Amino acid sequence: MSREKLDSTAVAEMLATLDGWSAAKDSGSISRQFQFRNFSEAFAFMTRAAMLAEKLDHHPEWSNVYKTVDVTLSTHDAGGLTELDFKMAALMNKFAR
Ligand code: H2B
Repeated sequence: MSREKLDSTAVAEMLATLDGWSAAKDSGSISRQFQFRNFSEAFAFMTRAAMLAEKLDHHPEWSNVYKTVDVTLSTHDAGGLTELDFKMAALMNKFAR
């Protein structure tokens, strides 16, 4: 999986395939808010995502309040978005279903 920075055109293309996420104005990160039925489901989602993060060596910026999880993804090493962020976003969407 490439850790090369994607330009804004590539970001727009990849975003079009991804439910619920939006890009920052500078195309430097993508964000999504996930809503669950309760805290237990929210935390189960975070646990799965945390294990994925370790496996990919790619870690989300996120916060949790009760049943809401706010996630922002970017690749710090590349100074922007890479394919890895989109892979992670797609898998997070799958975990949240
Ligand atoms: N996570 C994210 N989101 N971006 C990175 O650039 C990054 C990371 N780099 N997790 C990894 C860890 C790097 O620091 C280690 C050394 O591989």
